[in-house]
Amino acid sequence: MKSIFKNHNVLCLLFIGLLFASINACKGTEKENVSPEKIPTSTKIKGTINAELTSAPNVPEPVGNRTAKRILLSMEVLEETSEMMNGVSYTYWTFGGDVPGKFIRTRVGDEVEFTLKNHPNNKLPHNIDLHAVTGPGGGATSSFVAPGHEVKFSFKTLNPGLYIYHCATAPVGMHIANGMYGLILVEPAGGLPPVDREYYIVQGDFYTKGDYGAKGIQPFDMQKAIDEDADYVVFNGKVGALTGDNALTANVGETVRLFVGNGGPNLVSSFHVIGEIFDKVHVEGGNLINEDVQTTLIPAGGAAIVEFKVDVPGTFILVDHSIFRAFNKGAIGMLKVSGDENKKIYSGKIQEGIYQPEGGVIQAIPQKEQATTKVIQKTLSERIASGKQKYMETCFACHQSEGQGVANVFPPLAKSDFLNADKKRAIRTIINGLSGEITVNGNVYNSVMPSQALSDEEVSEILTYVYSTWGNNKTVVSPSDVKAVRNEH
Ligand code: HEC
Ligand SMILES: [Cu+2]
Repeated sequence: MKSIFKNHNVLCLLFIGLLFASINACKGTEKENVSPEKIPTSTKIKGTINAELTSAPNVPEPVGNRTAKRILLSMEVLEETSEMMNGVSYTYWTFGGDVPGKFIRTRVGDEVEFTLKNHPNNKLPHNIDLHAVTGPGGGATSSFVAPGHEVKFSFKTLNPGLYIYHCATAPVGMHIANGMYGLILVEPAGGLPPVDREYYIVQGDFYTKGDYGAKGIQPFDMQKAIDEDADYVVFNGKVGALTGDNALTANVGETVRLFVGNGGPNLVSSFHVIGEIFDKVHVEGGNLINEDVQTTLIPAGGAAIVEFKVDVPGTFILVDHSIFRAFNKGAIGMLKVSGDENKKIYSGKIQEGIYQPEGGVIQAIPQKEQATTKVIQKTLSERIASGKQKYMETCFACHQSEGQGVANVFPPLAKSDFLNADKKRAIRTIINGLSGEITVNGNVYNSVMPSQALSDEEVSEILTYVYSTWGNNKTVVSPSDVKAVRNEH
């Protein structure tokens, strides 16, 4: 029953419960009163425009001289499986279909009316915390949205700079680890100085059951994420997003500006372009400009704007200079510069891919046996194994890996008297969602579980798995059991 989400108070309560800790951590201190020069009179709103949103590595048109405006912006959350590297796929949670999410370009004083849509095929609720927002949760407290719903909130851009945005729905780390981040730029009045090329790059670390390169669809690994033991460290969501045919390009003599963010969730980036020196770095994405920088530190949940002129042709390699991440975990990009050589600046041989012999992107790939999916009748243990995998993709985010739940927020499925008492009710809970007060093992929960968009077979396998483990009563649920419950009304 989707109607449960109409009750805004329930949602807010749920939300506050979920995010209490993380939100406070994100926006620790109150901002000082904004100094008058940060919001000059020229920021009086004149007119309304639709936001131009772009996918990485592209960025929207510069704001230039335009006045502050009302900006209508709509972003859609999509949970989608796509390639992490050749032969390896991953279920990403995204703002707009890609990792990173769409680039948002504003100027100081704009009023952004933000609509966040959660696609009905998605399995989880999401929200957005934009670090450019002055307000509770950076917008997260107003944007929690269940699948098949949309929410609207608005904010005024007070501080120029380059900011990360990310999902802040519990478990926050997992939403970020699955790719829910992007950049929002707030240009100063009059815009940033013009350059010839601008690109959009966000680094992120990923945690998968199989090691780097292990084939097949790789589920998220919570324990590795907690241990900060990344399998992949990549630019723009996957290995090779900025290499080969996907390389960034420029011509000799041009100025290049890179908007670089770090979604994390865990690792700090030592961003470096091999063979270039950054003429200017907007340190941490703010107004402080450093010059002549070799490597700039980009914290998780932070950003930097780097600018340089390309003087000689060649392939310049973008790396996280924590260098094993570059050559062994994917953190490599390329900027291909064409044009005439300038022997005075660089006399030696300039070769493409000069660093590749030391270990190209693909190194010894661990060979792992992959379970092949049977099309024919599965045995009970195969159904349980498949249910476990789906549990880890769908239910795990809330009910946790051992079904232990989260105190006061998500009830346990392990040894759950509520679950074990009634098979039909358990099926109903998954296909219709559940809200209102329930008692599980003597503890009261009053929260909202969103309905899960799963097939009869998937529901039956997940429940059979859950019943088979953690001290539950081994009830077997068949697809026809699920079908019968669906046909109840
Ligand atoms: C977004 C978080 C979330 C997800 C995802 C989720 N649940 Fe729940 N689940 C809840 C909440 C919250 C409740 C308690 C609802 C209430 O208070 O009325 C609940 C209650 C339940 C219950 C009944 C109470 C109990 O502990 O026995 C079962 C069974 C259950 N969920 C199973 C599942 C299964 C199986 C999945 C995956 C297909 C799943 N849930 C996915 C949040 C979630
Ligand atoms: Cu999310």
